[in-house]
Amino acid sequence: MGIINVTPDSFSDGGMWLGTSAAVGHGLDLIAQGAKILDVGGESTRPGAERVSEEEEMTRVMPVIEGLRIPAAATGVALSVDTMRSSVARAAVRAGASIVNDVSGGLADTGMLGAVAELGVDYICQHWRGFGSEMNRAAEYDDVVAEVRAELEARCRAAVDAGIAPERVIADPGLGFAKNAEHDWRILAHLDAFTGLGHRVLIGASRKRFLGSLLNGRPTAERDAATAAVSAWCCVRGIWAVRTHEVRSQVDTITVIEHLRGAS
Ligand code: PMM
Repeated sequence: MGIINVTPDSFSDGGMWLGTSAAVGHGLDLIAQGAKILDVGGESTRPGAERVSEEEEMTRVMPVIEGLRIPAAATGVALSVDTMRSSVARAAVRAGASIVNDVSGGLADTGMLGAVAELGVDYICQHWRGFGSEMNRAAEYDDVVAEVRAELEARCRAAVDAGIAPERVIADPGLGFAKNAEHDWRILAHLDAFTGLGHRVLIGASRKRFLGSLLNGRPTAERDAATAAVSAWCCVRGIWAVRTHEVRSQVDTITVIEHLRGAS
């Protein structure tokens, strides 16, 4: 899953794809590099981020989804919308998105789960404990793997109870969301706890802080090799998809691991 952040303030690529034509062009580039899904988002979720208005989010996201609909369909690439708002999810699905990626797991908008059930599309249900402005304070756990698993399981169950088909729910432990570096590493070391939930699992590790801290403060744009190592690990551990900023070397990494798996 290649990331298109149509935002001025995302932690790694904020401001790079803010204009519609730059964002659509980036999407075409990610398709050429082998992305199977494009995830379009108009609101930064980084720690400390302020919320954007619904109108601003629509203005950022919709022209990009509309611009990518035909080239994505022609290449068999799915479009995903990264939003916590049911209104944006509805508009994006009407314009061609087939996945709703909700980092709040239905907690930010009480209308979200019902809307996705009605739309009949895939739903990425992420573990979440609060908005960007409060999430660092919520990073308190006795046993991070057990607690994140239990909270995520409850949100996946809420999605199914709201009418989303279980096979349409994709679980995501939400690396960096109300989690410090040590929490992220523990989750990655115990991915079986999440694949054991019985849903497809997606991991978003791309260029995140925990990689920078391991590599002595390496700047965000220079964390793609580290991200590829996590992608390889995820592939070995049965993760369905990885969400990444850079796509070419991630696809190479996954291709090699899948080949090795077939060869053994
Ligand atoms: N991470 C970010 C944004 N959206 N969605 C899912 N499902 N999982 C993630 O880990 C995730 C996400 C933050 O990264 P970005 O600002 O670089 O997009």
